[in-house]
Amino acid sequence: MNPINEEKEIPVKIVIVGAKSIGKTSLSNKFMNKNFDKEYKVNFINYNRKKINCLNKALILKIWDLVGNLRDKYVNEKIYFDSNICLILFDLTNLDSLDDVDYYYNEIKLNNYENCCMILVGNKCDDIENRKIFKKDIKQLKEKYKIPYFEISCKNGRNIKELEYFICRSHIQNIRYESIKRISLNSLSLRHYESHRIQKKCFIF
Ligand SMILES: Nc1nc2c(ncn2[C@@H]2O[C@H](COP(=O)(O)OP(=O)(O)OP(=O)(O)O)[C@@H](O)[C@H]2O)c(=O)[nH]1
Ligand SMILES: [Mg+2]
Repeated sequence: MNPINEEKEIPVKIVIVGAKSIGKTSLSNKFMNKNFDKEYKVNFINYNRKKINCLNKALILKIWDLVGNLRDKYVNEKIYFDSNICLILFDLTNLDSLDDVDYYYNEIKLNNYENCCMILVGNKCDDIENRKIFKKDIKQLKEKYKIPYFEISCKNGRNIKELEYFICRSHIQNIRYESIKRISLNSLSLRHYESHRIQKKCFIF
């Protein structure tokens, strides 16, 4: 029998925000297990849906991402206001992408802070040669925003499953930032992703 029961599905609205060309659509596609596309294609708005079973609960992930640099308050507010999870993405090879982290953090806080869990995500960690944002910068970001941090690569898949699991688990347990920061890393068992191991250095609380 299919463990995912339509009637009991828990919806999780996930919004991926951040600067232009940093990998928002690539991340959404990665969650959908689509192949990584190295070509850059502009699309204004992207939406994916995915059913997933986690901690014996059936979830339906509704994943939105908007083109970067969209500073349209009307559109942004419509997208954020009922979101459960906001992934604030930046590009580890692009220092300027940090400016947008600040913008989106404040926007989301203003529009939906009480209701959504924000997660900071550094993408393109595969590109070591061009990396511009290092451990000390990440430490400052952690001190500034006080939200969980993941380092990922949409190209080689690093930490994508771990991020997905964290999202599902956070939602199921209805964890807000105040409690997220108290999660012990050891308690994050990847029951549903046994083939993947959590790489502890990628979590900064
Ligand atoms: N090396 C590397 N390149 C990546 C990674 N993720 C995305 N890219 C590349 O970065 C470019 C932009 O990716 P997109 O996913 O379209 O970025 P986006 O943030 O959705 O861009 P906009 O919607 O225009 O704001 C593409 O050429 C991708 O192939 C990654 O993890 N590593
Ligand atoms: Mg895009």
